[in-house]
Amino acid sequence: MRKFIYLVFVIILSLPACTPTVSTPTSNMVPELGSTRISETDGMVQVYVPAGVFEMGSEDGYEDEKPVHTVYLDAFWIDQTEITNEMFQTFIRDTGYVTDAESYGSSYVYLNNEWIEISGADWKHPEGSTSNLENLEDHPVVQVSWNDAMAYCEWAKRILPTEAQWEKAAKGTVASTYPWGNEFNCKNGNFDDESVLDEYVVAGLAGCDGYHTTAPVREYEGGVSPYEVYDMAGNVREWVMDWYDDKFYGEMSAAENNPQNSEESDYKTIRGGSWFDIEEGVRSTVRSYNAPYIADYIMGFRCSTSN
Ligand SMILES: [Ca+2]
Ligand SMILES: [Ca+2]
Ligand SMILES: [Ca+2]
Repeated sequence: MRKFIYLVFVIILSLPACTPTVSTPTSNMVPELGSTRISETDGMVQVYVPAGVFEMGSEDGYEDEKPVHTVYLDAFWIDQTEITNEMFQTFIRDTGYVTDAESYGSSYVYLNNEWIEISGADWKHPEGSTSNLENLEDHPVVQVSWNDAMAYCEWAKRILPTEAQWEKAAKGTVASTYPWGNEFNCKNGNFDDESVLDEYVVAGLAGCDGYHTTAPVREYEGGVSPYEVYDMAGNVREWVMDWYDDKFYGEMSAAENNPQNSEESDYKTIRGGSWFDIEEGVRSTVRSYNAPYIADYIMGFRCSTSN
């Protein structure tokens, strides 16, 4: 699998504004499985994940996915899609926030079979200063660090999901390898189905999912999770709240409630695989990591809320 750590930097440019969607309050209703609501801040649809237990981890994956352990989580809401360029644009317009990559003046792009630090790469220029976001409004924002993701979620009155919340939202209560089941299907998400960046292509046809890099966040209905969350496999990898610890699962008690690794390390956890990843890298239990100030072309995020 392609786990790696790399470094970063950045710049700026400009996009059209978006109009926040009106809220659909559920305050008079008791939320249940299938409930949704819309954020007043960024128009994001959130789906409800009821309280209860699920089986976290995998015995068939990498060492850091073991052991499988039963985890109880309080109810929470999670964004139905990855945060889009249009949403991130609204955040920047509202706050004047400067991303880590913009501060550094460069960021990481995959070219010629390796990650290269490109001057001028940032969220507005995902492939470097000559690229832009034209026709990418509904694609996930990339070139955002964990710090940037946190700033966005706080602005949106939400927070990053914990690693456990993310995995439950991807798997449901019946564990399966992928959000839709145990069999890989190249049409259920945006994976490495290209031979432009490197020669490997996921099982199926080259060009199967239709996108070499990012795809619109509602493109793959067949790939939604049991809670109808999109792109929990593929499109972009997603920052979550927890510090990364490869031993964390083994150190947790068998029936941990609302686990979250708050013990600081060098890396924040990333979940879900991306357009750059192959079959084994987009499994629901795969864990990867990066330093919280790093950004690149394959990492984005979504937010959650506890009530
Ligand atoms: Ca490839
Ligand atoms: Ca693809
Ligand atoms: Ca994703």
